[in-house]
Amino acid sequence: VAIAQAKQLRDQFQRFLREYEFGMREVETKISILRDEFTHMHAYNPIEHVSSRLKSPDGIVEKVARKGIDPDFDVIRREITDIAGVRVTCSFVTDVYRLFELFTRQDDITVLMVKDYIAEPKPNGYRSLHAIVEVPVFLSTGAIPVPVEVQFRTIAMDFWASLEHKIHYKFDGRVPAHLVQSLTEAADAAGELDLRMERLHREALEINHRVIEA
Ligand code: 0O2
Repeated sequence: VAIAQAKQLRDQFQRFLREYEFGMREVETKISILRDEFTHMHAYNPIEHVSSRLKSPDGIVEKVARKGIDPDFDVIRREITDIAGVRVTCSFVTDVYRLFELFTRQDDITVLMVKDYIAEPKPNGYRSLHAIVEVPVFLSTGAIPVPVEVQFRTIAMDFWASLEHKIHYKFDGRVPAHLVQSLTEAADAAGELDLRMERLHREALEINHRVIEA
């Protein structure tokens, strides 16, 4: 009986994770369509790269324990909204907001929560625009809404976040104060770089337009 129950639980867990994988794929397709259409319409690709990940079973268990919630599928579904994650890395900050708008205003997307860490960076300097959305997934048994966390950021923000993540991991979360300070300064420098690159880009576009008009 115990083995049959364990197998049933395993099957349930696999089905549970599959729903998130499908949700993630729906979001990836939407982003990919936006990228292709935008490139054709405006002769410009605002997306540098897109990556996706499903939270590992260990990651889910760790978060269940950290949040002190019941290890029940319905509770996890409600409380842990970043099991499926898609990260959209854009060239410039304006592209980040443009993509966010184009994606979140789609009729079948329900926005559950927005966290704008660009307007208000985290104390350590982390910047990104997060949207937790629900996307419908059509299964043989009917449609289900699946939550997906979509992070929009620039290449500079992504560069910083990936280094910070590695350092955080290396020190098991206990990063020495002087490194934390340096990282925060580096995040501000990345923010500055984003502004400069965007100005440069706009200037190049204006010069280009003047040449075409002349
Ligand atoms: P991974 O490896 O990307 O999956 P919580 O999820 O409860 O810890 P909260 O407030 O619900 O926190 O979520 P938040 O802070 O809006 O976003 C969490 C995700 O954003 C993280 O996922 C990271 O991807 C990213 N993130 C947030 N803060 C930082 C930061 O200071 N540094 C870096 N590098 N990334 C950050 P995970 O699950 O922690 O990690």
